[in-house]
Amino acid sequence: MAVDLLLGLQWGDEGKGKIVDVLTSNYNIIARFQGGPNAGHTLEFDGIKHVLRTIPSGIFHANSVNVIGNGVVIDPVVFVKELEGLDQFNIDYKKKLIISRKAHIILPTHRMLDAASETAKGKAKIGSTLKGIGPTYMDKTGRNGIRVGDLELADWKEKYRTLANKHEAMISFYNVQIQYDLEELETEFFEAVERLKELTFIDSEEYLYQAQKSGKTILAEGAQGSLLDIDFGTYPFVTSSNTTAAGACTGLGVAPNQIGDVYGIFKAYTTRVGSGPFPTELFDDVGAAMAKIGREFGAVTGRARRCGWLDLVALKYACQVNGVTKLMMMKGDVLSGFKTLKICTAYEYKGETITHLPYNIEPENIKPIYTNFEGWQEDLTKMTNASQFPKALENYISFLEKELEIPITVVSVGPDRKQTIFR
Ligand code: 2SA
Ligand code: MG
Repeated sequence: MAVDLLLGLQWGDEGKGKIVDVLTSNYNIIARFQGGPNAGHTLEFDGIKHVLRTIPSGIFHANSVNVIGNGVVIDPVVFVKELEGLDQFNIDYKKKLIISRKAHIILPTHRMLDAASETAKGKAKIGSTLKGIGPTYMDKTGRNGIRVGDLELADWKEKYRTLANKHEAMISFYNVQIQYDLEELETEFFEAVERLKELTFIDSEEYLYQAQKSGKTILAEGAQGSLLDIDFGTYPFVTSSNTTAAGACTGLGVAPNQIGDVYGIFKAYTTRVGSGPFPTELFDDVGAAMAKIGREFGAVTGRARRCGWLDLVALKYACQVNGVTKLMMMKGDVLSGFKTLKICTAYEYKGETITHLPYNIEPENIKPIYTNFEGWQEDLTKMTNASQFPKALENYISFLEKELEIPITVVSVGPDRKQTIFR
């Protein structure tokens, strides 16, 4: 069986958590392949709202196994808190949640390094979630990291000490004021590691290979979004992993020719949290209305998300890089009541009209060119079938399908599991 992928096509927060949760009944295994506790995947069902960070979004389904792949970075402290949050749901996470030995561990000093780096950058800061993501991936690629499998070795604490000491020296090198009590943080960290060790550690690439061979269905769940990809995103305002389709291969050990459907999720408009260029960003009442109606606040940090019109140029790029086969449009309900909607269909770039994403999309180089669409006034949130969709919404969807040459197979009309319409 092929491995299907589910990815965000914008700057994150497209609604991946909700869709994985909806799709889980079709899959035996849900696997995360990159990122870490910087992710905030929000799920809503039975009147409960739950935010997941490192744990895959299939955890609430009785029959799914959830894998944290080698490409993920895990903070034991955050992870244990996440487990505690699950206690109320009576989930047998020892059985339902397995972790790759090759996944890397976020140390308390990685978080402090993140803070020091961002503080030193001042106004040029990335807008990191400060979860230690960047420094942990730096240690991974620098070949200094501590992996989950190391925690099973007798001497891992010596390796830890050497690395933490180095981090402390690096933090002082930044020459900024970062308040922390390392002893306290370490006590909490070592306790959390012991809890983490109660879970099942595996060689996940082998597990997934055998699962595939025996006919099990697997869905790889992306975190953040394609425009935050370390290679293809708006560098340096990106996260430190490959959020695009290829990241699922390296982050799980799945061969490229084993990838099946690539589900691409996008919002009917655009949001971004953190710094960096955003060509269609709105600074007016319209943007403020999107933020308010769409409840656009970071699921992890609570930060207000910047809002703007749908950027088709960037969306096309993301579809291309990922090889998207099916699209899912989220939050169309939020746009109900807007008289006119705009879609950015080209950029004015250094005096020319272009329809691809150039190297530099800083605001001084780029001006979005818009096509106007009639808005829909109807409330979509109670709709259960695509035949109920207003004409204006159908037009908006058909235009995107035609431009992107990919079908939009799901339209979400609200945060609840049930508010999902298949076309
Ligand atoms: P980091 O934390 O170092 O990886 O941040 C680098 C950039 O990546 C962005 N980023 C995100 N953007 C959207 N959503 C994310 N997850 C949370 C959520 C964010 C939150 O789901 O709401 O709660 O604020 C996420 N994680 C990282 C980040 O803003 C930086 O621009
Ligand atoms: Mg999110």
